Amino acid sequence: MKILSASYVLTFDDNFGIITDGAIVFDEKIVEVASLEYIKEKYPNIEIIYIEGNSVLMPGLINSHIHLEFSANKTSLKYANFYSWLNSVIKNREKLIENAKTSLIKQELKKILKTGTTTIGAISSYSFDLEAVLSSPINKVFFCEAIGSKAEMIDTLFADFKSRLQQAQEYNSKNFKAGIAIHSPYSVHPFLTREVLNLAKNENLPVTSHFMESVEEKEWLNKDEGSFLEFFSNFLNQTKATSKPTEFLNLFKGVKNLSFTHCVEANEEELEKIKELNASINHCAISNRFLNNSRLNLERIDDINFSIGTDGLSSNNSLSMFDELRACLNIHYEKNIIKFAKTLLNAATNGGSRALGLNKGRIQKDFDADIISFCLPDTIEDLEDIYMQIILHTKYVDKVVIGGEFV
Ligand code: MCF
Ligand code: FE
Repeated sequence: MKILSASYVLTFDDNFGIITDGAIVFDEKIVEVASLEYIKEKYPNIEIIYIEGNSVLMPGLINSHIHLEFSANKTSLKYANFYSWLNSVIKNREKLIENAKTSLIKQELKKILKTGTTTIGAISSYSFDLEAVLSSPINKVFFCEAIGSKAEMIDTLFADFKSRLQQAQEYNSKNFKAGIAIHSPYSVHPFLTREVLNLAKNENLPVTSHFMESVEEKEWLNKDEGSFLEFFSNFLNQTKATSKPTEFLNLFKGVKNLSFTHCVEANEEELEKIKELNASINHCAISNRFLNNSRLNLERIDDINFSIGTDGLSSNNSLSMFDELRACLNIHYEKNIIKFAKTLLNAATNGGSRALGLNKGRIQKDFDADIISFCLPDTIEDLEDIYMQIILHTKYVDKVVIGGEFV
């Protein structure tokens, strides 16, 4: 067992307990959290690692939605409008994927750890990121992506998907869990979605899908109109969407650990359905701003669990969760920013854990020991302010513990 002690221990338990001069006892799991004084007396034979100076211990951050295979993008893709972005992806995809070498993805994963993320939900289109992801100590749900809307291609696509999933499943371990990503309602044929989701239901795999990211998507799915019509008729000889949004959502009935990414254009009925499915929403604020100039209305989802994702470098300039959280503070005009900062950090810990179906995101007995530590530049007068001050001032963390080990 190990013990870490800091000026502030943020538990993210049901009461958002904060222990000043606190300590965490842990092995693979959290064993006990209490005041340093109490822990010292109870565990006299275990060395305590003290972190000096306005130090904070809290659960590692969970980036619930990321595309590592797009990590080579810096300036190639077109922002501001989803249709332009999509066309620029089609044009540059091959070059970008080719340039996202294992070594580059490994580098990005190091930065991700250094910026306080201990768990990722990684969407993998081709499994080209598998080697890099496996070599990192970070926890990962590795979502193998199904994509393809042409009926005549379903058998081939399903066979390819199954082989990628099987390969990923061979690596299931304490820090690796294979899951399933349906790309979106517009890009995956419902028959393919159904087959793939049958696997998820039978094997109890976590599932995620992009949903209602853009007005273009919404127009196409509901009315077979808009710029997607041009796109689909040019590239795929298709003039009608293959499923309506609610039909698409209905396919997910029976999936246990389910999340939908974006949902900025989802209407009341669709949000109600998402709630009924007991699904979470992965919120990627920077990506929404860059690609669509849109913002998820958080008031409309206050009874749905939400988590925070950076999306990939295909729609963000950073994979740091602290950068994303700072952007969230600026993008959302919540009245009480101090309270909102707490909500955001909760989404980045508890919210992500629930979205991915994990036992993480809290410094609480029996939860996985994924812990980060860092120092604030000065003391905190009012403890309620700590969440906002953390978001504002933290760029890198000092210590990272994953599954009880320092990494
Ligand atoms: O989340 C963003 C924007 N929405 C959709 N897809 C992606 C995003 N970043 C990368 N992608 C990938 C997706 O996984 O783009 C590929 C898919 O494989 C091409 S289809 C837009
Ligand atoms: Fe995405």
